[in-house]
Amino acid sequence: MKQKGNVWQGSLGSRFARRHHPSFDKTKLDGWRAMHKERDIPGVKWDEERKAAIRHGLQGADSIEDQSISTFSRGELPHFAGINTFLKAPYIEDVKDVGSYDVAVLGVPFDGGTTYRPGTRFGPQGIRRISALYTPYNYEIGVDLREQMSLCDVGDIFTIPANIEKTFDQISKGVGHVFASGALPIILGGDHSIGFATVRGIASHTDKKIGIIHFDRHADIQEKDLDERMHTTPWFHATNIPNIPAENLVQVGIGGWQVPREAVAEARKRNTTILTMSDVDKLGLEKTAEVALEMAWKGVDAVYLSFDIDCVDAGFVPGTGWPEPGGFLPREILRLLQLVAREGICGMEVVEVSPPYDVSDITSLMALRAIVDVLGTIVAHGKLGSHKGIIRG
Ligand SMILES: [Mn+2]
Repeated sequence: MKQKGNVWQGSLGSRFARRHHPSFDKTKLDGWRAMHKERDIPGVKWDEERKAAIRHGLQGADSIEDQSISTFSRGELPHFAGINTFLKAPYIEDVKDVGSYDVAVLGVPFDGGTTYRPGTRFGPQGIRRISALYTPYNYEIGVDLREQMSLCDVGDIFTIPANIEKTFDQISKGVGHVFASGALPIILGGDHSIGFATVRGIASHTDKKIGIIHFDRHADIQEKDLDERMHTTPWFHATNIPNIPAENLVQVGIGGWQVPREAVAEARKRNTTILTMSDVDKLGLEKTAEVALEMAWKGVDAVYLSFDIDCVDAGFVPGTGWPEPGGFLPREILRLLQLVAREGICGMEVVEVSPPYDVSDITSLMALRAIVDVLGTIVAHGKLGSHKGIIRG
């Protein structure tokens, strides 16, 4: 490009006239606000972690100038080192201790409900592995998860590969245990069949009603598939639970060529709310979130978030069981997740991540991002622990 006055002449002949904005107020930028908000976040836990690293991992070698660096990696750094729990959170060996944390991540490595591409039994491993990439701080949301909440990784449910009903019982017992402890359960799937068992686990420890916000390309509400309960069937069985009303099931992003007619008939019969991608386009993200929240929260006391990674356009999430083009762009879904998480949740699952089909961990990264964005939003909006009021005493 070459400049003529203040008009830039591009190589293809395009003209870009740069206008001046002398009165532009940069203090109105989100970037400016975020830059200054960081000042208010404490660094106490970070200091504690570095001191513990020296205590447990030995002071670094004599040539290391930074006195906070240990010989053995303990804690967040370096990101490529260490035993890989979710976000390097403490691994809780005795699950009876889980209630001393605000949030507990647990894996459900199960793909026995898969009807096409398998591999989601490796989903928890994939998400944990790429989670090593992240710091606990988000600039735009303005939160540091390490400072502003306590997080643990309680490991995986002992699933039974050849038996979906026994696996469901294990999941419900495990998720119920975490929920009843007071820790917010964040579930790493697994295929979507687990959605019935996760919701049942929570529902069995509350007398209150729960709505569900469900992001997916698929409706997942038929009774059976291939003669069994599969990853296409969780909401049929979940909404049979008395305190899980089907009218409070809001399904966002549904569409394409993989929505079985049986599921559509069931959604119609049970009066769920379905917002397609074209509904989202017409309403816009803000209004879509408002509508979803209104329908999900109507007459209930808590909302569960079920996030199927395949709601994102297939081009961004190759590592999934039933990829479908035409879904959300990453930026759209992250915005939507943040908008709906502002009112708090009683649990979240991220399902259908299949690392064997993934490329460069991109699908696992998207799943991770969905989780940390939701957690960051919950913290930023003062909703951490908001689910505790519905736990049966
Ligand atoms: Mn799906």
